[in-house]
Amino acid sequence: MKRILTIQDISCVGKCSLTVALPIISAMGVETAIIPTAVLSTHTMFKNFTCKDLTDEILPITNHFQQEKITFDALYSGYLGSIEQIDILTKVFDDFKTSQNVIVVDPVMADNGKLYPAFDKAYAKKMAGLCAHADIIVPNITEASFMTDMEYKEAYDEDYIKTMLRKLSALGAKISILTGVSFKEGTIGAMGYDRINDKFYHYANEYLPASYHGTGDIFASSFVGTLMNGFDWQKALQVAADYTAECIRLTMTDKEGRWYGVNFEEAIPYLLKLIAR
Ligand code: PXL
Repeated sequence: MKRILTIQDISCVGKCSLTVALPIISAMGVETAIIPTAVLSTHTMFKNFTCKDLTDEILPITNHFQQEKITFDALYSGYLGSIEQIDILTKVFDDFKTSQNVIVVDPVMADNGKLYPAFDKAYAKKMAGLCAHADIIVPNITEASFMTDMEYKEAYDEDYIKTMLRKLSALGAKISILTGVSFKEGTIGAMGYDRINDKFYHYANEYLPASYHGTGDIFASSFVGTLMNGFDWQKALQVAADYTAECIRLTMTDKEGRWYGVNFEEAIPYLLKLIAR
């Protein structure tokens, strides 16, 4: 069985970060080790939340893993709490990188043209540095605009996205994937770029007129799970896009739907069908 390590916060209620990554990747038949970087009562889109920072725990935990000679087929980072945590993750990635494994960074920090409340431009620059240590990065367009110093646009063409992907690749990762990309009204998807083979890949679904929190985490988690099931990055992008769309679809029609996150749980059987051999 493949084993991955995912490093991000636990928001106790909120359906994001570890409470999404752990169930999704485990359900895909992959052992999912975690390092919680902070414990929050809820994610930061709630009005008030508690937060206990766990920065001091990260290196003691990874040192223990090293003593036990525990290795990982993938390392996947998401929402982090501070510049100091990004520095620590750079070291963790270097310590656990092998010629066989894959490092996936989701530079969670912004959406809809704006940084999340906890972050500033210095944080975005630092996150661009962490992306240099990744094999694959999966930002949304807002996050990419902060890391590449490109203007954030809501209306754009294929040239804008391709330029952004080339600039993202210049940060260092082999594969860069932009989420939330739409070239045609009524559609939405993702576009990836393989720097080594100079190849673009675009995949889109029907646009669903709703926007929910945590969809980026759902995309990244199902992407990592699909890679760990032996599929290539294009197939993983496609599965992640289809699963994310299905979660949104279910949430829109769910009379008991909760505003703070999507119904990813009841779409897990659908996800498993997408990766069935
Ligand atoms: O879904 C990303 C995310 C993860 N964790 C926390 C967040 C957010 C987005 O706002 O606040 C704590």
